Amino acid sequence: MKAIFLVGTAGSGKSLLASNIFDYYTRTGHFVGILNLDPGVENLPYTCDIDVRDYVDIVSLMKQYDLGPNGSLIMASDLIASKIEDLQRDVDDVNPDYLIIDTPGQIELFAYRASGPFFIKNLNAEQKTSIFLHDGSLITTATNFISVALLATSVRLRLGLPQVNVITKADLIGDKIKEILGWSTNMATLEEAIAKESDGESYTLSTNLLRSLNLGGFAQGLIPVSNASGEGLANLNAALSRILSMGEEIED
Ligand SMILES: Nc1nc2c(ncn2[C@@H]2O[C@H](COP(=O)(O)OP(=O)(O)OP(=O)(O)O)[C@@H](O)[C@H]2O)c(=O)[nH]1
Ligand SMILES: [Mg+2]
Repeated sequence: MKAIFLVGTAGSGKSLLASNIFDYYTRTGHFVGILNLDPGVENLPYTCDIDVRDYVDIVSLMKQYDLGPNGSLIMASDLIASKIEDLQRDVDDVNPDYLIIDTPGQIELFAYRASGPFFIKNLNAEQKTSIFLHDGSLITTATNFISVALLATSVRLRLGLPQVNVITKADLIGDKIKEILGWSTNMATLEEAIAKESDGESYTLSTNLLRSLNLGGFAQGLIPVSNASGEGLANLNAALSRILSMGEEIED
């Protein structure tokens, strides 16, 4: 089984992309399962095979411990780690070729508290990778692009997984996508764009961050995707195959 974790800022399109990848792989003859790891979600655009909400109930936590919405979400995400055996058993029962894992909307709860990395480390799968969703509607300025790239890099550091970077909502930002792809492949173009938008401390901070990010190979192979039209899914599949089949070659 190969596990694909979807991570990204709140509302970036993780759940919808999970559903699209499910359809794409199913159409191409693979057996796919989806694990919902978001204890707080109410509606999902797919039918999940494995659901953390079967084991962690936000409403009961709120009542039992007299917590507000944020407190109960923090507690719920910490509890995910303690439910790994139940979730692993459910995964083993389904036993898909590909397991898509839809992570909580609050990325900081999943990536920066202990339970997310613990879950990733302990889930039993022959290959694991992550997809980081750069919300297309958030990265239309150079400064925001760098801020989200910094978050993606920081999450990569925390999760310790190979990372495929996608831009979602490509259908909403028109020609801006070309400019963003230009920024991601040419440092000088991005520095020029930063210089136009900012000066003083903001310019110095952005360009210094950019140089460090560049050393880590940030935003390489950024793939534009539209969850609305399906654009980019074939490219995403190719990038995933490159990462996920590499292990097979090593194992054979
Ligand atoms: N036009 C367009 N809308 C999108 C795209 N991806 C997601 N959306 C919309 O963005 C909103 C959030 O999408 P979700 O798939 O729920 O995003 P999410 O990252 O799972 O959200 P949380 O789990 O709440 O953090 C929904 O209204 C989607 O219809 C896209 O590629 N194009
Ligand atoms: Mg979601």
